[in-house]
Amino acid sequence: MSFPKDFYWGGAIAANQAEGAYNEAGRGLARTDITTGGSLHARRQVTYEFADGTTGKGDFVPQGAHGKILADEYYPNHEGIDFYHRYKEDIKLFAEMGFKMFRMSISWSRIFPNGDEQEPNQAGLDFYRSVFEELRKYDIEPLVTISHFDTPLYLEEHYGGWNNRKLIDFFTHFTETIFNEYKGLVKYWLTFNEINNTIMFLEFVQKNPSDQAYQSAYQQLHYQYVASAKAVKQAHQIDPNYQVGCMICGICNYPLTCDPKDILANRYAWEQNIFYSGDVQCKGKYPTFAKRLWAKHNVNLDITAQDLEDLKEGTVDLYTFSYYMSTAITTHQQEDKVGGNFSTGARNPYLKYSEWEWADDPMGLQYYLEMIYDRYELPLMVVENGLGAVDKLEDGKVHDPYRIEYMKEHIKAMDKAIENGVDLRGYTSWGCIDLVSAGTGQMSKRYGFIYVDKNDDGTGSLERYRKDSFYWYKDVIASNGAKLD
Ligand code: P53
Repeated sequence: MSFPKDFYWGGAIAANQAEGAYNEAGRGLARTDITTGGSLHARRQVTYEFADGTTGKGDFVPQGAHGKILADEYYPNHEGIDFYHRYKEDIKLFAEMGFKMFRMSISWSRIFPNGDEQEPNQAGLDFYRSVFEELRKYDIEPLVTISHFDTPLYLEEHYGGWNNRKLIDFFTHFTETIFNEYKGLVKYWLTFNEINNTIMFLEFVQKNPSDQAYQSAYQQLHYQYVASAKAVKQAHQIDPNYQVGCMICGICNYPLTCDPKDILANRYAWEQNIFYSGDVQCKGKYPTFAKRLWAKHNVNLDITAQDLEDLKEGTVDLYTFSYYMSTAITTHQQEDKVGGNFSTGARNPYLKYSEWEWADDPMGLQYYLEMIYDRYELPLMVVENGLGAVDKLEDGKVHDPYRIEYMKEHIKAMDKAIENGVDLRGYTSWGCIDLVSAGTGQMSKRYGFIYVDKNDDGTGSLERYRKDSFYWYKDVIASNGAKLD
């Protein structure tokens, strides 16, 4: 196999999906804390209250209401998998598998409960310090996502979230705080998880979005790009050893037919969904096709000369991405659509689909790696990949050959890409320990090598169990990717 000697094998989680302890040690709320559980076809809902005390739930918090935790609702992220209290036990299990890297995120509202404070919450800082120290004990390199789907709710409700330019300053105050605090403990940082989702999933989240919705999506992205660039610059000033990456949701797009209309639509999908965010963060400027994307929806952005300067000065050191599936693009009337949670497009007849309708396509990973490396010539890391599947715990064991099969093929795809010249540095598979699904809020959509005894309704002992894939991955790491069978 072609994996370099110091390849970072590991796994990944996010604070909001794993930690739980949502209201402990001074933590403020995030949107995930007012979000209920869902399923493949039932969307997660947010709960809210109007000034007159009427409560409700829906896809969005309506105008005039604010997010509210309701007594008769269940919120899966409140407890997560209790990583907050069990991280020592969990990290020990990661070490047993031989992890070289562990990707996690910092909950912004643990450090700044509302997001606009000057002084950080010491208890929050202490928690992550203990986690990093625990990882270092086992020589596991932390890879830290700074913002993973958990902007403080207060910032969303009082400032309009990322629609407001002020968020840039709140974010850079947050990053400055953690870059100083964890100097020497952390080396690798990622600014925004799947930053491109805001535009890529706009049409999934809102049916037929208005021009106003596009305007807001592109404006939010712009402020995030600037915030990210400023953070990169700041990181390098604070510690020249810091390496900062972008994080893109890497869905590989294919044209469904060879109709030139489909070929063009496919290229435009790559541009809007994947390249737009990558280009700004890696090249430090908007791509030439940005004008076309904006014009299509009459978008007029607030972009200052200083912003453009910041973007130029804050290009990332590495390109990281998640990879789960590919999608097929067509302009033709399409009966056979994929109807999963956050999986869209036409059904690709050459691929198998998961229980959640995500296309299993290892070659798409090779395609993505080779294409992106050629475009940016930056070191790459696959920081999420895996199969969400229903597992059965029997006599303390979980037999998950489907997961092993999925990952084996994706590892082979990475191997091929490296052989073909791609500078790939690491692989942190998603949900290395079962956790709450971001898309559906389910526990039953499991990704882990470690089974967590918890059910969709919140019942369960929270006990951890090693799945068959646990022992398999241990061998993969020990053999540096050579022993896959
Ligand atoms: P879940 C949609 C499509 C691809 C990746 O997703 C996505 C999403 C959002 O649901 O998110 C990433 O849990 C994300 C993780 C998330 C993981 O993929 O819906 O970075 O937080 O858990 C898997 O199965």
